[in-house]
Amino acid sequence: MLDKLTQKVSDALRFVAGKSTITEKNIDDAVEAIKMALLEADVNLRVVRRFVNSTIEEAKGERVLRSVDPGQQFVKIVHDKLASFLGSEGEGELALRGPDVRSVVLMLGLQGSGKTTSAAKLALRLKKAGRKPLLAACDLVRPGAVEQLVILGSQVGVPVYREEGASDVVRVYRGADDYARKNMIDTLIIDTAGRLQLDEVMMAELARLKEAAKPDELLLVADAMTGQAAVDIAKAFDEKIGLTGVVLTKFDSDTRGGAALSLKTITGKPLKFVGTGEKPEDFEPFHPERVAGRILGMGDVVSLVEKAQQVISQTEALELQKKMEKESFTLEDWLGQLQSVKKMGSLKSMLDLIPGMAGQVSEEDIDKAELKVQEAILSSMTRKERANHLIIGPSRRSRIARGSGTSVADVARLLKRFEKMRTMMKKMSKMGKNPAAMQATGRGMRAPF
Ligand SMILES: Nc1nc2c(ncn2[C@@H]2O[C@H](COP(=O)(O)OP(=O)(O)O)[C@@H](O)[C@H]2O)c(=O)[nH]1
Ligand SMILES: [Mg+2]
Repeated sequence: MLDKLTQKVSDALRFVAGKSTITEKNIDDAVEAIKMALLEADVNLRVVRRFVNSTIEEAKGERVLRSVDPGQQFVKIVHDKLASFLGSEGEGELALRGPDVRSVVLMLGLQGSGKTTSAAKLALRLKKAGRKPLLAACDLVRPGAVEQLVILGSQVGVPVYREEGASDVVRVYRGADDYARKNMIDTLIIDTAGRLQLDEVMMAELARLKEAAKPDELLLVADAMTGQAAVDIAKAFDEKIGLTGVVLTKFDSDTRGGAALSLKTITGKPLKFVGTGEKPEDFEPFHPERVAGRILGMGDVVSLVEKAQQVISQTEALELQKKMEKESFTLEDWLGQLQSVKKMGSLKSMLDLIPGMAGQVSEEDIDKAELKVQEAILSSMTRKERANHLIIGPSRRSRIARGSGTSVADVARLLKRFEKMRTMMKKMSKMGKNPAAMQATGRGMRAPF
């Protein structure tokens, strides 16, 4: 996936990565090579121009040329720019309502883009998150479309609403809505008919469905392999129907990757999910940072980014220590830490940066699966909750548990642990100033993570 783009961008970065001094000319050369790579990957020209200009502007700023390690700093800028062009973290989440009010998701897109498959994948995902979805078969055009959805529905264990011999999508929607009401369904996912090209009849039908169903999410399903065409399609659907987000399918294929980079910038619509294969599980929430990482390549280039991040993390670690002392460490800080750990690939290296923690934790002390659970729970909280854990009462706890696919007990455990962690951090940061006390009690202490 994204192989060619990755190769070209890594090659371009080799001009500057690892150099201890770089000049404006080096930057120009690297950026020119990245520009060619993006154009070849079928990224929209306007997007390429914007990307190039903002990267050059930032890279030529004092921060890079005068920094200790300008090569790494430059790679980091390219990485962060790629990520910001791909979207911002968190905007890919679905805007579904609480389970007591039914949510409606409308899947739309051209024929063959992957609507039906993605509808089932999404249903499976929501089911795993504790919701109760229903699939509605509103593709009444493509022969066999209803059957296909029924089969996929049974594969993922989600009911499918269909009407034999139906010819009006709004009627089928109303039937599905009625069924949903009677069966405690909290999310209705509507599969619709596409066409080979943009088509007036299709748009009119979707407009009627939208009018009737008032969807919370209107997800365009677009085929990553179509490159820039996906952007034009998204624009057209957005103008005619209005979109809330995009599902980019066939991201597993050897795509040129251009669609991912252009979609957000041109349409302003966030990428919410990517399809990464034909199986129901091959479906991931879209993470700009992760995809930026993939584009940059997994090898040595990424390790350079990580090193640059490490330099930045040292400053963060100092701030963290101040927070520990003042007991103003919040759940938000914790989440931030987990995320930087992920970026750096190692919790130990992060902990080693914190005075008093260095050498206290070995890699085996860290339970990776547990970190994932913690991140899921923390991400399901609102910013306000993370800023002040004291407001998280029973009803918030059960919402967070549902959102993160965990249990109320898991959430409670995390909160308890957090309180312990704060107390311990305060103690440790005091001890950090008194090495003898640290020696006496530090060894054998479990990391708060
Ligand atoms: N490799 C791969 N194939 C996919 C993906 N999503 C859908 N497909 C395949 O694309 C074809 C068309 O999908 P379908 O859901 O029927 O498209 P629809 O016409 O928009 O409903 C099917 O063969 C799917 O298995 C994906 O993310 N990766
Ligand atoms: Mg279909």
